[in-house]
Amino acid sequence: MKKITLFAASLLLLAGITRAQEPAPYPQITNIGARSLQSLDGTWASLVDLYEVGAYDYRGKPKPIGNTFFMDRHFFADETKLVEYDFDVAPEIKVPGDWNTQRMDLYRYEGTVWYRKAFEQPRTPGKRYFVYFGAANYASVAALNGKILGKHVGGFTPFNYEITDLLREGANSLVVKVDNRRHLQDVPTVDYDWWNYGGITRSVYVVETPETFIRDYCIRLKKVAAPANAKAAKKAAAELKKYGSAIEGWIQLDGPAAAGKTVTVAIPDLKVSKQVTADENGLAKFEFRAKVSFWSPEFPKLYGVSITTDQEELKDRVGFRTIEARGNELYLNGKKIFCRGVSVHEEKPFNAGGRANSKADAQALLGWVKEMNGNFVRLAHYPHNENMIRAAEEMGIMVWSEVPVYWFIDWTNPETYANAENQLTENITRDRNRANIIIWSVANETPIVPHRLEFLSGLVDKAHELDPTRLVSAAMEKEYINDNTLTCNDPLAAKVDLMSFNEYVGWYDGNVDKCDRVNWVFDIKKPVFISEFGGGAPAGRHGDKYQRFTEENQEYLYQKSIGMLSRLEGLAGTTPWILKDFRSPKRFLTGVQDDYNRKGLVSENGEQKKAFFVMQNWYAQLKEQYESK
Ligand code: GCB
Repeated sequence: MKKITLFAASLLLLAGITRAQEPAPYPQITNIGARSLQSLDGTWASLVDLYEVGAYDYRGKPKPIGNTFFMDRHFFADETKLVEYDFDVAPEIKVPGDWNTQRMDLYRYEGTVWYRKAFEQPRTPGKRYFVYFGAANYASVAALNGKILGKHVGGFTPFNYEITDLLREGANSLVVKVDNRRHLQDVPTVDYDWWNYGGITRSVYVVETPETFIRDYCIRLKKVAAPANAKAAKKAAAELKKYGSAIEGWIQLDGPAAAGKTVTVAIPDLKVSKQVTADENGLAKFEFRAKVSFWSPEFPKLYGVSITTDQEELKDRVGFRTIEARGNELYLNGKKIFCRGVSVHEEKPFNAGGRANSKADAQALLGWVKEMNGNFVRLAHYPHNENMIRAAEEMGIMVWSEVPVYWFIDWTNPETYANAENQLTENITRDRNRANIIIWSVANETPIVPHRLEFLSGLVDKAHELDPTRLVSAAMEKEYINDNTLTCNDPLAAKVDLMSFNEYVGWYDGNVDKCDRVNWVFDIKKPVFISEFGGGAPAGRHGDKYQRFTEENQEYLYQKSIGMLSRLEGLAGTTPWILKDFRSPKRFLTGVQDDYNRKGLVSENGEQKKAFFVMQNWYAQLKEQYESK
């Protein structure tokens, strides 16, 4: 994979002209909620630009910046000038939010929408300022006061630009061109089973920091190798008892005074306060021992952490836990677990969806997971908003976090690889301090074709390199050995930490009774994780248990699936597809689907279907079985 990455880097250098116009974002500022912020959420002005008039001329060439919408000119300020747009009188649009469910004329729109926010930001000497976007789908170019800040690609991860030298006294104009068109070489590519919600879908902030500030940090339980023999094990146990667990981490300072600066990491509850000095790159590493209570679904303990320099104090709440795969079993904090999960899309819980973003949305979605006796969510098929991860962490719900390498991808395109790796990196960077994330997933249902293994192996290696403390996996696919025997025979299985795959016996594969006939065998001994199974039914549509798209059929399918899965050796978790009905343009059946994938256990308006209670019962049994041990 190295080769491809190097090649990608040289391509980017060669493409210097476009890069110079549209720089990459500034390195990500993490733990955004704890910063000094001005929210730019609320009403923005919007221009729907189907033909790219705001950026290209009538020969298809990029306009000089002075002629683009980035300049935020005003026709009504001087009507002697020809200016054919004016954000001041343009329709309003809400941020955060997708445009599709805000304006029915944009329901199926794929193209460019220009966003403009006018704001004031008092400047304090000696401070730096950044504009931070939680996410914009899919590609966005931002400009402040007519100067391009940069371009970001990928619809589900945060990015930020420094604006210190561009801020004005009085009104500032922030213009963002957001384009959600799909392309073959993108991540995801042109075909996927969810709605292509466009827009600035997550919160936007102006962040104020000291001149030299804490940009990023990592704090976690140190991964310790298993003791080599009984004597070493005894010694390790004695040390653990006496001094507690080893905790390690680092702090990345950013700014002119970063090198040599003193940083203090304190966890008052543990009576820990550790001073460290940053190296010449502003990186301060630390390690200490402390007697911690581990984070787990039953006891989601989080410790208040403060990181301080002479210029700032940054606070977080952090949990500590271990996660390991041993043979075909999964262990959290040394205890065997079963992931009682469900897959979830990032859609609002009630009132027919649209992109979710708020803490209340997260709590409602995760509330159903708890009600189902769940302890796990697979956040499909892309990084969800930070509220979702943090709410899950507080509620004791473990997380599978994924990047949208979905179905087919342009496997040989180095820019596609660089894009996928960048989305993975941005995701891990944002969430590496969240104890509840136990699995990074690099792909979903990708076909076994040439070059795909090289591409995905590169991502698996990258995830392990960025984070050696978590498991890395992908949702793979099943395969038949004979009529009644199934396996997962994906070469990627040797590379990832779990034998995880999507199953669908009884829905896409035969009718429900087939679940009684089939058995599963695996060559490789890894924890088996059923990342999807299930079938569809609109809430309130009733009929015979063999009649498709009825609640009875869905219920029966869940009952039979559970019977089948319970016979499966090494089963360590399931995330049925899916918690809630979600919008997809691939679902055409009028009167039944109506633009919704109906495999939800809950409808798009929050009604629980019969199958919900089948899962609830099974998970109650598994909970009893595992938690009473
Ligand atoms: C799958 C995909 C998921 C789809 C689901 C379905 O295998 O991973 O994104 O929505 O099937 O409902 O067909």
